[in-house]
Amino acid sequence: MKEQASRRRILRMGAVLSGGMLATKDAALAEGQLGTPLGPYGERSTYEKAVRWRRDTKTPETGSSFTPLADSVGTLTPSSLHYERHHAGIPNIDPAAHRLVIHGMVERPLSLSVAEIKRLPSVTRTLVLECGGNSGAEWAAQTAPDVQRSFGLVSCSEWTGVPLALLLAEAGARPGATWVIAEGADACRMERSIPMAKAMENILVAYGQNGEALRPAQGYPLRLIIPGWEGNTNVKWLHSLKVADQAYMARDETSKYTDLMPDGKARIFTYQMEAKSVITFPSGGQKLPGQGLYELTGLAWSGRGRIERVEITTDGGKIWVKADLQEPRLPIAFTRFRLPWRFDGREAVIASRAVDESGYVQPTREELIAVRGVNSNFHFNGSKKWRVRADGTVTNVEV
Ligand SMILES: Nc1nc2c(c(=O)[nH]1)N[C@H]1C(S)=C(S)[C@@H](COP(=O)(O)O)O[C@H]1N2
Ligand SMILES: [Mo]
Repeated sequence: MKEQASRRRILRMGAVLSGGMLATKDAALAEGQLGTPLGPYGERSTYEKAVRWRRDTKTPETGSSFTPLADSVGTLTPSSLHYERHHAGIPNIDPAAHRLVIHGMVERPLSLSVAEIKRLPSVTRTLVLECGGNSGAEWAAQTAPDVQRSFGLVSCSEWTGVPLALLLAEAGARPGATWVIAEGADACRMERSIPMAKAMENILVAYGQNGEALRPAQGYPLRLIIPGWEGNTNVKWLHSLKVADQAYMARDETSKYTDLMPDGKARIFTYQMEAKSVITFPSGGQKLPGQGLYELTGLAWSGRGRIERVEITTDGGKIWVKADLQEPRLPIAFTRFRLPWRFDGREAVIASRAVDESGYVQPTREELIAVRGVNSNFHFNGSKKWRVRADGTVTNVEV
């Protein structure tokens, strides 16, 4: 019986395919014909349509554009689809004219050209960058219908640059220097205070992304890459590092990027990004064409290190099953998870939860809200539920 049923399915698929071949006769003819000439810089296929989404606003210079996570495969984000978040537009900086100044409480103030930075010993790391405000609307259940708009302020690139510790050693921090104040060269002069201990640990002054120069939107020609810390601290278009003995209480670490607790107190300097995961297929807005075998898949990451385990539920959270993790699991990078799943036509509520190497377990939305309330816009990392309806349509349970 079973065999017959699957044979019928194969026959039906065959019929669909041959029908398709007849309908695309012209396209089939184009195969094997002389193609277009070589180009100097690559483009994807004109048939590929995934793009970053952004809200239409009256101030297009400021805002965010979201990575199309549902269309992503593997573990890297192409630079052209890396999410963007600008507070005052994308400056057009000539690297030949740009300088990075290291000053304040240092023995030897430095003014370095981009070429002088690029000649120094460098490091390459694959790292997630996530906006502290990613999936912030989930707090209030005013979330978007799909994974791109609700979780797309996160991307994973390979970054190349010079360790900040090396530059600080060249400048020679004076005794008592405990903070580094980073400033961008864009119109808002984005400014963030970074504790010296973190500055000496693993921060990069990056000039490379995915094998080439940073994109202008990603901070060309120089930006900070701070592993595991909220996107906002990763100052783009970096032009000044001031060594100091106190934090500066800059605009973007006081008025914003603080977490308002239920008791009305705000937590500030909440730099650390915690473990998070989300199912990208099936996810909101998609439709399963019918019953049968699917690969349930998604992305997990943690600002604290490697992903240890990802579990998936298809019954709204009663039973959790271990997903397969794509190796190598790099610390603070996207880890792709997968689980074969048979959709039997009954409504299913699916979700994932990640556990990182520190033992931290991604909370449910309810657990998170019990501790943090719903006043905050930042650092939402709750487990995300999607509803797969009997007809195969997928929706956000919170919408
Ligand atoms: N100079 C400067 N740096 C900046 C910003 C900015 O507007 N100006 N935005 C910050 C925020 S809020 C985030 S989330 C990340 C976004 O980096 P991306 O656009 O490369 O994804 O950059 C941060 N660095
Ligand atoms: Mo951000």
